[in-house]
Amino acid sequence: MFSLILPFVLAVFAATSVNGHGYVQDVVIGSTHYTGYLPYSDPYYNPPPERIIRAIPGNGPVTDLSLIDVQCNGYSDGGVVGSQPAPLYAPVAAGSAVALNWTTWPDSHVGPMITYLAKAPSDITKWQPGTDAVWFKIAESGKTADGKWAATDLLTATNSIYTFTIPPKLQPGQYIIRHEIIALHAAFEYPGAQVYPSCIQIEVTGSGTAFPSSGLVAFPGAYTSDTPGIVYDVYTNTSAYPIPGPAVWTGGN
Ligand SMILES: *[C@@H]1O[C@H](CO)[C@@H](O)[C@H](O)[C@H]1NC(C)=O
Ligand SMILES: *[C@@H]1O[C@H](CO)[C@@H](O)[C@H](O)[C@H]1NC(C)=O
Ligand SMILES: [Cu+2]
Repeated sequence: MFSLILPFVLAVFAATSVNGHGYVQDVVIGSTHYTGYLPYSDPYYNPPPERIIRAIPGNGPVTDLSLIDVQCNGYSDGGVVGSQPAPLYAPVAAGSAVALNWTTWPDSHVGPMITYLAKAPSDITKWQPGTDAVWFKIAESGKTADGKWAATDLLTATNSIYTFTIPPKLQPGQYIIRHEIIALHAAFEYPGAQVYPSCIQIEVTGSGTAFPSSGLVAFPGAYTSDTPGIVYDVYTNTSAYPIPGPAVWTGGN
C-alpha cells in the first residue's frame, strides 16, 4: 500500500503557485503508457512509484550549463542528484516511435527541442554517466523558416506530444534518452537560456549494428556560453536559429 503524507498536500499548493515551466509527464511506446517522474507527488509516497524517467526536483530549468544538473535535471547540491538512476526501463524495438507528453508548455518559453542517446556500459538502473562523453544527438527541431518554434508552436499544435524515432539500425542495448527543451525567452545574454532536460531509460531491441564511431559529447560540456544557439535574442533576431550541440547522427537510419 502507498502511504500519502502531509507534505504531498503542501507540495500541491506549492506546485500550483509556481509559474509554468514543465517536464515530460508521460511516455508512450507502441500501446504502452509509462507515467513520467512526477516531482510534485512521487517523492511523497512511501514507497515511491517506480518510473522509467530519472528523478527531477521540479518543473524549473537549469541555467548554469557547467553543472551536472544540465544532464538530467536535479540539484547538484541537494538530495536529488542529476542523473540519479530510475528503477525501471522500457523495452523499445529499434525503429519504433517514442511519444513524449509534456506538461502544458508556456507560450513565452520558445526554443528548440533536442534528443540525445547514451548507451549504458552496464546496468542502466545503476549507471550515472557523470562527465563522460557518451551522448549523441538523434533528433532536433528548432525554428522553421516562417518563424515557428519547436516549443511552443509545434508542441502545442500536437497537443504537447513530441514524437521521435529510435534509429532503426541502432545496436541493441540499454540507453538513456536525454530529451530537452531549451527555452530562449531570456537567452539574449548568458546565463539566460533555460534547459529542461528529461532522462528516460530504455532497452533497445533488434539486430542492428550501427553506433556512432566518434563525436560523442558530455553533459555538462556540450553547451557553454559560446555554443551557437545558447545566446540568441528571440525578440529581435529574424535569422535562422542554430540548434546547439553536435550534428544529428544519421548512421542508424
Ligand atoms: C498527457 O498526459 C496527461 C496526464 O497524464 C493526460 O491527461 C493527457 O491526456 C495526455 N495527453 C495525450 C495527448 O495523451
Ligand atoms: C542572430 O543569431 C545568429 C545566430 O546565433 C547570430 O550569428 C547573429 O549575430 C544574430 N544577429 C543579431 C543581429 O544579433
Ligand atoms: Cu519558466
